[in-house]
Amino acid sequence: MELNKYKSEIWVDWCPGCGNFGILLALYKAFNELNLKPEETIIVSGIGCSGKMPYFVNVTGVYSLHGRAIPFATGIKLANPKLTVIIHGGDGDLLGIGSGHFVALGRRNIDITVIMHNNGVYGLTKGQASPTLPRGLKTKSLFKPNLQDSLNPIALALVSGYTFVARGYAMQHEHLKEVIKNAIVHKGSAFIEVLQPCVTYNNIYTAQFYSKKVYKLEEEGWDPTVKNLNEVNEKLFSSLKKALEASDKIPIGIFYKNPHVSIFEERLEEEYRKLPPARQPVSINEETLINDEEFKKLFRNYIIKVKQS
Ligand SMILES: Cc1ncc(C[n+]2csc(CCOP(=O)(O)OP(=O)(O)O)c2C)c(N)n1
Ligand code: SF4
Repeated sequence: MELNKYKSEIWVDWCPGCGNFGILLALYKAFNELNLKPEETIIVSGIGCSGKMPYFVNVTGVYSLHGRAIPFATGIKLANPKLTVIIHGGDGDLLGIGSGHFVALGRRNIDITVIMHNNGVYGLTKGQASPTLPRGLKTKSLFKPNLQDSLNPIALALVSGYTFVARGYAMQHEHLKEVIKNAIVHKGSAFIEVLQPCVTYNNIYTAQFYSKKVYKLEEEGWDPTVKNLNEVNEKLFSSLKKALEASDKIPIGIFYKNPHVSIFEERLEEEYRKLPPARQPVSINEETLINDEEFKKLFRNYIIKVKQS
C-alpha cells in the first residue's frame, strides 16, 4: 500500500510484458524503503520508452532531450546538491548520442545515480540496433544482421571513473531494488545497467534467455568494495575482468564500489565557490539587488509563461 506514495496517476503505456515494469516496481520499492522526499528527489530522463519514467513516479521529474539527461541532471545537482538526482535512459540514449556525457559524469564523480534500461534496441523508434547489440545479431526488426560492434556498459563505466558500478535484471525486482538503494546512498557517480527485455522488438534477449543465464555476484562471494586507496587498481582490474568475462552466465549485482574518491560538489566548494547557485545570496553587502516580487515578475514575463488565473 505504501508503494502508492510514489505511484503517479498517469497510465503506464509500455507494452504488456515489457521489462520496464520490473524496473518501475523496483524503483517504487527502493524509494519507499529509503523514504525519499518527493520534493527533494528528481528523476531526469532522456527520450525513449525508458525516458517516460518521470511521468510514472510521483517525485519531481524532468523529461529532457534524447541523450541529454546527464547534462540536465548535472546542472540540477550542482545548483542544489541536497537533491537526490536519478537518471533513467536507454542504452541508445546514454551510449549512442549521449556517450560523451556518460564518460564525463564518471570522470566528475558527481553524486548522481544513472539507471540504464538495456534492451539492446532503440525501443521507442521501433527496434533499430543500439550500441549494446553485438555484431552479427539480427533481431526481428532488423533487415540484416547488425554491422557494428557492441559496447560493454559495465566496462565503460569502470574505465570512465564511476565509483559505483552494478548490473540488475528487470525481472528480479527485489534484487534490483537492493542494487538501486545501494546506488542512491552511495556518495558519487553510480551506474546501474539493467537487463531489460523489450518484448516487442528484441526476440533474442528475452526473459527466457536472461532467466537461464543470470547469477548473483554476491552468491559467489564477490566483494566489490575498495577498502583503502592501495586496493583501487586491483579491484578495478578484477571488476573489469569480470565485466569482460566470456561465459554463458551473466553476473548481476555490484561489481565495484569505491567510497574514497572526492565528489565533484566537494571539489567545487573547496576550490571554486563556497555556495552552489541555488544558495547564492541575491544581495551584495546587504543591499538587495532584486526583491522577490520583481524576481517573480521577471520570471513570469520573460523566462517562463505562467498561466494566470
Ligand atoms: C536528437 C534526437 N535524435 C533522435 C531522436 C529519435 N529518438 C527518440 S527515442 C530514440 C531511441 C530510443 O532508444 P533507447 O534510448 O535505447 O531507449 P528505449 O526506447 O529502448 O528505452 C531515438 C533515436 C530524438 N528524439 N532526438
Ligand atoms: S517497445 Fe520495447 S521497450 Fe518499448 S515499451 Fe514496448 S516492450 Fe518496452
